Amino acid sequence: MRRDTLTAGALAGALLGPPVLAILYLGHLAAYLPFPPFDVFDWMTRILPGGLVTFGIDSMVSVIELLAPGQTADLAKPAEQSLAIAAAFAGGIIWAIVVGAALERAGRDARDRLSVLAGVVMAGMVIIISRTQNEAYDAILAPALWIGTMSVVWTWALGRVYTRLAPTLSVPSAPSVPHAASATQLDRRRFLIQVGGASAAITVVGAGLALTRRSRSSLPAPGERWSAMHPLPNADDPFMPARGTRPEFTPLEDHYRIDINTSPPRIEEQSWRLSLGGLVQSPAQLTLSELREQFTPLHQFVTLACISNRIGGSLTSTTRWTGVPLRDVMARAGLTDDATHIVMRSADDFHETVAREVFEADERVMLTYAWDGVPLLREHGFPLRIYVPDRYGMKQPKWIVALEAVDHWQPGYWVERNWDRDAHMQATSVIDTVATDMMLSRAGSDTLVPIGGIAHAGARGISSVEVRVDDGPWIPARLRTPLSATTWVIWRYDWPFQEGKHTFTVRCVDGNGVAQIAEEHPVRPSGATGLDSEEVTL
Ligand SMILES: Nc1nc2c(c(=O)[nH]1)N[C@H]1C(S)=C(S)[C@@H](COP(=O)(O)O)O[C@H]1N2
Ligand SMILES: [Mo]
Repeated sequence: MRRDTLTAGALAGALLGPPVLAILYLGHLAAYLPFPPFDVFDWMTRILPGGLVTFGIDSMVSVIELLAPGQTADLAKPAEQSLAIAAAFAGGIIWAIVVGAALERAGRDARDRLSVLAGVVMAGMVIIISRTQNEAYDAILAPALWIGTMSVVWTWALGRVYTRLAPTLSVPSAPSVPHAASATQLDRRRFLIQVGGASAAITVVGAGLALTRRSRSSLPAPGERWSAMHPLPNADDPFMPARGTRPEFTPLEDHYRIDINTSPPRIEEQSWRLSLGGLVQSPAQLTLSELREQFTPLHQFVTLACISNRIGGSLTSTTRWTGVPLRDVMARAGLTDDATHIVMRSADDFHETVAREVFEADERVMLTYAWDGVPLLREHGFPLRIYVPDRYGMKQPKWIVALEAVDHWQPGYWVERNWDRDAHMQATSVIDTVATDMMLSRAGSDTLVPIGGIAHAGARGISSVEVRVDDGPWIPARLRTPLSATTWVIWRYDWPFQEGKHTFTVRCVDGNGVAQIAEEHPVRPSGATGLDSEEVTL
């Protein structure tokens, strides 16, 4: 391929990519139409080898931790979305080069026909991929029309722009006048400025409108939430956390989010059914209101954590979950004698199994439809997710659409990708703050600096937390009454202040008397272990 045809193709792709992406993104946020860059990205993450995907996620978390320490929970999704958009932009440039090369072969006359054909081919591929990522979404026609129109218009424009930029095509029969070359060059420059200007204008307007859409929150007003109308169960504990300790109850909008979707599945309550099948006596399709009304609800305070959460990381949160025990729902369907496991299937093709002995022995294993008294947010699994005590999030599907009883264990989505098959939560303790702004002077002599944070060990509870200053002895911290037996515990230690540079380290013991593992292990495959420490100069 000649260098100038390559340049012309790349230039056309780079010019036309941003406005197309901006319009598609606007359609996504304003009209819930699919956004192909996210769908293609998600499709790739599902078909690429698990090791590679895990490496990619890990690298992304490392970069975020490097650039903005402690912000992983907030930045992981935006970073992933930016990556998907950057990949689409790069893909668009490659596509433009391919289209350009095809135009070179076909010649100027076939230009429109060929580029429209290329647009149709591209639309077909993208529609199929997008559909695999949006199966739970009923509408087919509107998304297909949208993607189809956008690809054809885009590729047709690519053809037009390319033929103006490529010297071979723009000057069909080069006149042998000495100044002609520079005249076409001038013409090309003017054209570039025009297209560039139009492209920039559309991009800015489209992206601007999209971003105003995005910030218009669909969150339930704080007043509608359970926590706004009720005191927390431990409200009468006089224990005051050290200033700077994270909130004991995570506001809905701050709950960490991790899943395999660049944009969460959109499920309509009216068409959603929970399908109960497999080894059951009476298969059924339950609606959300049947689940809400025909079973006795259970409320639990839960601390959820991602197995990819690093020591001291932010991928863990606590809220109040409401749902129905899985065993009650399975009793309705009637498990046959040979049923040993339930496979939980999600709208995003995520899946996991839960053993019959686990949920029959423990009513806390719960199909969850509300958080903090309001329906699950779309990002967090609307309309239905599971809670399985003591397990990391990877064992707990969101957006559940089907429960299938089977007679054998099956690996879940992340287990297939070599993560721990049981994913029991590791005991962990974190220093959130060394509260130098809350120094207390004791009647006697020294000043105390409150140090505080959280400790969590799944459903095993926490029996003690200890803090060490530099190489000193381990000193017990005070514990606040937790919200429930499965939530994190807030701890605090009032340290007698000493000037200088100090390292504070924390460790805990779980409710069974088992000490937190001090040896450092990375998050993969069984969750991070090691002790959190903070170095502070006072
Ligand atoms: N359907 C589905 N469920 C899922 C996931 C997913 O990708 N798809 N991710 C799991 C993981 S790895 C975690 S840590 C939790 C996170 O739940 P949250 O986003 O509500 O905090 O969801 C789990 N459930
Ligand atoms: Mo996770």
